[in-house]
Amino acid sequence: MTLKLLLANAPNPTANRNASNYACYPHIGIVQLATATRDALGDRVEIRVVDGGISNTAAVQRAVRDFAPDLVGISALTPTYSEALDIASTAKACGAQVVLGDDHAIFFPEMILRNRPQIDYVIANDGGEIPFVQLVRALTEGRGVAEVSSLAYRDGGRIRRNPAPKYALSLRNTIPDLSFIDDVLDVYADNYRAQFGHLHGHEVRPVTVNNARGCENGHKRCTYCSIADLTVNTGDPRGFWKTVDQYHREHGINLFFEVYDSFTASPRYVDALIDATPPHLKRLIDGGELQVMVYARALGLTKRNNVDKLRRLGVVRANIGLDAADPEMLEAQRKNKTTGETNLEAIRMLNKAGISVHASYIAGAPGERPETLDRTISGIRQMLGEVELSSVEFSRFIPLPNSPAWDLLVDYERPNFFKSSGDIDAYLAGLGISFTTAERAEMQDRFGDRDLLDIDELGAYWADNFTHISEDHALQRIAEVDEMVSAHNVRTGNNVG
Ligand code: B12
Ligand code: SF4
Repeated sequence: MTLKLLLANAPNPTANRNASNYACYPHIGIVQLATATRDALGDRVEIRVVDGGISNTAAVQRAVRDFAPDLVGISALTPTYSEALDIASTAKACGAQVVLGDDHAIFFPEMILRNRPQIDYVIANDGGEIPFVQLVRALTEGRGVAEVSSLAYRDGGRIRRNPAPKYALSLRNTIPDLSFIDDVLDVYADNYRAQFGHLHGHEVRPVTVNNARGCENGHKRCTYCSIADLTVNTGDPRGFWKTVDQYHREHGINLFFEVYDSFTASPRYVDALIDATPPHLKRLIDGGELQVMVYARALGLTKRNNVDKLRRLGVVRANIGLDAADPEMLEAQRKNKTTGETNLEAIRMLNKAGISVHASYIAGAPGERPETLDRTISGIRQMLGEVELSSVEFSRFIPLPNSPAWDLLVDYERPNFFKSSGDIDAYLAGLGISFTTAERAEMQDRFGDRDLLDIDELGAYWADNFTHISEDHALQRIAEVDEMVSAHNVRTGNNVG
């Protein structure tokens, strides 16, 4: 029997679509899952890949009805989970089984299965390809799922969860086959060019690639960082170049967004990438025909000659979370020794190397006051006057699961990133914030033990209770900054992640 499989990326609810970079690159995770499944099971599976990011939930639901799949795999983040549930309901109504993956699914596997009858399975591992292939194989062979890695599933009246080992990218990291999404590569390219085409001297065709994960600040992590796993996990450097070569030759891709959480996390990997650069690709990089874009930490960029190394690797754009220009807020964001001066120095160095910078800032870190926000806005003004930025994204703070902020809000009794409740109390007291037992109970009631979270409600509650500014004040200041940034001919955008 051939199993019909549809893999979908759930989109943002429409109101949140103003994030810059949104819909400019394919969701490469589901393309990787499709490729690994086809490689393992050949013609025993027929596969479709649909990215709601470039359409909407209704379009994904239509694709589900048209294809009538046996299994639907959906990628869900906290802000996109409501849409993932709607897609899952449609899939269920069409008789398909449904499996959920990606960050939000990783954080709440049991709760999702308890609350959502339209979901049959959750894969709770940020290395999804091995577990996913095991699941599809078990379903095609009509076997049970008790051996499927990282799987949460119902078994009679109980919910079971299989062990979730960490998978090293150096042992296996399938190159996602872009032919699964050949028909829409132009859509991403058009979206990218509309926002950022002016930064490149030629027609750009962008794609995301991922050969390394993790961050050097992972042991501490920034207050808002909700990434599932931040331990450094690097792939074979030759795999990176093989992907670049293949995508360039077969699909004309010339801009590679390596979504490594922080490119400066492993100096050894950066050096190995430089050493492994094939001469014919080096020539294309030097001629400006192949370009790379990365995330990096400002502090990391100021060290080890990293900016020069990025340049040699073809990096032309860097995304940096500058977060604030006020020392108290940088501390509150747990930026780990990063100061306003470090941020400015990193950008100067990037400018000098001809690398353009996408800078993101956040209004409403724990303890934010009108004065601290003023200082951050002055810092942005100074940046705009002194250095070149390709885009500035100023967003309100949203506490997301699996972040230190989530400890402050929900996981107070059993924190993951603070040592104890006492540690949280001391941290908040230092910011002039305290809660009564009744207030803590109300917070639990509102946000604890919930798989479906309202992002706007989270944002408003956070501003009212964990900062000394109102949400309206934050939004008004963000709008002012957007105007100031646009007046400098620099792109803006407001993210929630
Ligand atoms: C690149 C990136 C983007 C890019 C590209 C997005 C895209 N469509 O590809 C941009 C900048 C546009 C973006 C946008 C958004 N992002 Co983003 N993004 C990332 C980043 C840095 C890397 C993701 C990536 O491509 N990884 C590489 C691929 C290969 O891995 P992967 O996607 O994780 O997939 C693997 C597994 O997760 C799993 N898996 C994934 N999907 C599925 C599905 C099934 C069925 C199964 C079984 C397994 C599975 O298997 C895959 C292979 O191993 C992550 C941080 C991180 N390290 O995860 C944040 C991150 C995922 N983003 C985040 C957020 C919030 C968003 C937005 C909602 C922000 C916004 N308000 O607009 C949007 C939503 C976009 C969307 N749904 O398409 C959060 C999610 C947090 C959470 N609690 O859910 C993260 C973790 C960053 C953070 N803030 O901490 N993002
Ligand atoms: S937000 Fe970025 S710099 Fe901070 S811990 Fe997460 S990946 Fe690292």
